[in-house]
Amino acid sequence: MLESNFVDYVKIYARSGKGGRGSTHFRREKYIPFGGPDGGDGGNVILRGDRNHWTLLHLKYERHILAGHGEGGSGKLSRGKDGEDKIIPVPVGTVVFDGDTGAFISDIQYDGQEVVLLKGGRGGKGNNYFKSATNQAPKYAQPGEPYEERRIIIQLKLLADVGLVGFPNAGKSTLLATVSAAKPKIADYPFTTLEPSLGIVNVRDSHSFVMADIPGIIEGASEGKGLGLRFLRHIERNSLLLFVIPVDTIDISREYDVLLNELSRYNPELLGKRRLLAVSKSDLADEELEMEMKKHLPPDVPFVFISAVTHKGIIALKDLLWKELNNPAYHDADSIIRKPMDIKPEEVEDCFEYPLSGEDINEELEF
Ligand SMILES: Nc1nc2c(ncn2[C@@H]2O[C@H](COP(=O)(O)OP(=O)(O)OP(=O)(O)O)[C@@H](O)[C@H]2O)c(=O)[nH]1
Ligand SMILES: [Mg+2]
Repeated sequence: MLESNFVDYVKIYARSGKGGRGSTHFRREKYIPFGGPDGGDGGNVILRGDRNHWTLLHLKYERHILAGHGEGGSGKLSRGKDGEDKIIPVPVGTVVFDGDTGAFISDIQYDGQEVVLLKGGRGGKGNNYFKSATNQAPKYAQPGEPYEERRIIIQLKLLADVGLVGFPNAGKSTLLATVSAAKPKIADYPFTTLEPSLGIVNVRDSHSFVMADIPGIIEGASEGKGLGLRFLRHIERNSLLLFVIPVDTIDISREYDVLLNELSRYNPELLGKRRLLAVSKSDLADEELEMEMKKHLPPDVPFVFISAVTHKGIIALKDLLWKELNNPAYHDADSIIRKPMDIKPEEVEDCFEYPLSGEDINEELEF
């Protein structure tokens, strides 16, 4: 995936700005104390949903995100300048986790949504603030509040309604290309699709939904075989999973079980989603064979025989998907999306290269 532009996972060190120190100042004229004013506030680090971004590519090489520090107050009641906020634009569908503990932090679900990830320190009060009837010239001022720092992991979990699940070569991308304007790569060998893609599916010119095509899954994917299971994060939000299994598969029920098993190893909660089955490439079977096969399909899952070549079953499939999407009895995806990440300690060390603290970075970057 090194060459790919589809970046759905980045790790970053983020730090807000510290508050500027309040100052202690006196006017030089006799008996006229003139209080020094407040320090400026430190900048916040803010995540903002941005529909112009589709992936996290723009953050791939940004390892440190630092907001500005507040400036100290100075004489003549001049308040220090606030530190600049640092805004991180992210695609809609971005989920943020704590890089050390894996705890869920936030989920960006719409364009323009803002989440303050780290708050800047408040500027300290200058001595003017502490002036009282009995003390007209206090000699003390507050320091600014410190910055906050955090390692974070930013993940993209695509927003789609229907996710395609199947072995490599099953015809998933062909189906997406048939029902939408998307142009995923299609070829007669396994693992043609190396990154997820989305398409908008129109239903009878009046409705539409979003379908996600992800790379194929094989038996043992949960142990890292093939492309592994990491792309399953892109079907976590889907309310419906469409399993795609070709008609010329020797044992469709077994293949279905293998897929279910891999999904459940990734996250058993995925099995709470509604499932449908598309038996693909049905142009390769005649009516008689199809009748026979129907007896051996997995029980309890609605199915449609489809063909991208003859377009058989395509309208029926779209209608069925639309109907099922509008079935209110859906599993709530939030608990899957917001599940804490499993963080392996070596992974954290790896990605941040060296233990960081805000002060080190200040020096390093000549702040
Ligand atoms: N006869 C026939 N062939 C099909 C049909 N749909 C797909 N194919 C062929 O099956 C092969 C695999 O199709 P893809 O759409 O690339 O399969 P995929 O599931 O996306 O595969 P991966 O990306 O590798 O996981 C291609 O050669 C397609 O032309 C169909 O309805 N009928
Ligand atoms: Mg494909």
